[in-house]
Amino acid sequence: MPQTIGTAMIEKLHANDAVIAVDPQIDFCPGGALPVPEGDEVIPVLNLWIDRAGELGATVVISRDWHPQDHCSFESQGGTWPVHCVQNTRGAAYHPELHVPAGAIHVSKAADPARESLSDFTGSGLGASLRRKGVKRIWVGGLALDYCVRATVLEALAEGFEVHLLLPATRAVNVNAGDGEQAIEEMRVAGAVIEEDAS
Ligand code: VGL
Ligand code: ZN
Repeated sequence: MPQTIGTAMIEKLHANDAVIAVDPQIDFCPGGALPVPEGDEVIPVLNLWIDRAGELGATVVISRDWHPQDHCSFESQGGTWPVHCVQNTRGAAYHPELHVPAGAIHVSKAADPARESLSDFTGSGLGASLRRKGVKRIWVGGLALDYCVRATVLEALAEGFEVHLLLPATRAVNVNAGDGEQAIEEMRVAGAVIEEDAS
């Protein structure tokens, strides 16, 4: 019997697709202000997809949580999170090993002190930008699975995109045990394709 060689998932990436790296920032990685367990492990997987997108001329989107010092989501302001991703601080920077292509679309979120904003699509014009480029299908990874990735995937689906979640390229905060699993199920039910193998 000839050996069957599986087609790598990344070979499905098409020139008309977009790869979206949600908030791959220092503060969401171990040692950061709001560390996601194993958060840094998403970076090499995201790089694989970003590099492949570069080869194909596909769209790359990179977003960042971009808070003012007095953002409403901070405990100091009555919110639930430690101070994190404050504009122009080191913790708000992209992970130093992330590949950031020259042509990437950058989305900065939650800069309004009075409003929380988790989805890359809310008020950013990202949906319109992607449609203008002819993008219909997106491949999403990043941090955190149970917050900004979840919100981004659900809004992308609501906007009519075909959405693939790259599981090896995301990690959950899991403030409550099972949050990550619950988020995955929610995204699956909403129509996202959950990709267990992202290489
Ligand atoms: C995020 C919590 C607070 C995220 C942002 O990027 O998932 N999570 N702010
Ligand atoms: Zn935040």
